[in-house]
Amino acid sequence: MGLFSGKKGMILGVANDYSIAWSITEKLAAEGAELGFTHLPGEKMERRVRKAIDPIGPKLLVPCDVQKDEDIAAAFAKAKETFGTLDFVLHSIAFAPIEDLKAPFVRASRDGFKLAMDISVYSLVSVARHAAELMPNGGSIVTMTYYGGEKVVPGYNLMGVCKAALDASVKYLAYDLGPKNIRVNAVSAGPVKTLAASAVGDFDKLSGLYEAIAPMQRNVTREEVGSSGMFLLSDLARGISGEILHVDCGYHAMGSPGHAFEKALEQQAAD
Ligand code: 0WD
Repeated sequence: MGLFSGKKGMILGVANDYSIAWSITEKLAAEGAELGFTHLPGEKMERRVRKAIDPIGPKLLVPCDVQKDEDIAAAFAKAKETFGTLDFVLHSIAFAPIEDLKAPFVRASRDGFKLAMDISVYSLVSVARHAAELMPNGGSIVTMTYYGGEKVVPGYNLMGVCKAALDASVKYLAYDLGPKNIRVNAVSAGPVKTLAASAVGDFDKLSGLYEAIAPMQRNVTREEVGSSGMFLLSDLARGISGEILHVDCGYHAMGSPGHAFEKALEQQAAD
């Protein structure tokens, strides 16, 4: 018996087998979950996602552009047909136009801001609303966030502001859906090399920052992020809601460069 035996869930945001959604999927599948997936509309996207998820025998794969409420409604209607009810939903989606993502936040365009907020934040609200209708016995909804929404992480720019709004959305959704025994949480992951991460900037530099500053003196692994996502979706986390769970080797706890600063001082003394 796995932790997820008899449990059914939808996963939004597998782009390929580097995606964080895939790392969480692997853990859910190993614990016996029955899973449905969405893909961005288009044959190429469908093929890409199908290739990633094929090994775990998905029960459902449906197109869904989260900018369209009708796509979200259709995806959850299919989920209802396939599963009847749902126990959990993973939302692992973000997007900002590359020119707005790369620019200093002060130069973010109005259209880029609206689009990034729509796909990266409002989508969670709409997904949660539709998912809740299929969760008569309660459930768990998890999204993916990043520390750049709490403090300034240079280079994260517009996406940092989106993540701040996403974090607040998690808390308000947790409040609204709590009476139905539906929990809403976020995993705040350290940097993981994925398609989306390559758009944000120099991955090795960001990962190096974690090795230098995080209490554990390393960056997180995709496997660790997968386990934590699975945990929040599971009954093990049944008392947790409105939480932003940092899975970042302790980086978020630091108020100074810590070990990196001590090393710099030692180096200075040795010179
Ligand atoms: O270091 C990282 N990779 C971190 C990622 C650290 C902390 C948080 N995150 C977050 C991201 O901000 C995002 O919310 O994790 C989530 C998943 O990101 P990922 O796994 O890093 O990236 P990726 O594999 O690219 O998945 C994001 C997916 C899209 O992929 P592509 O590459 O095709 O844009 O979001 C989906 C799409 O599958 N997506 C959409 N889905 C439906 N409708 C849409 C849309 N309009 N736009 C993007």
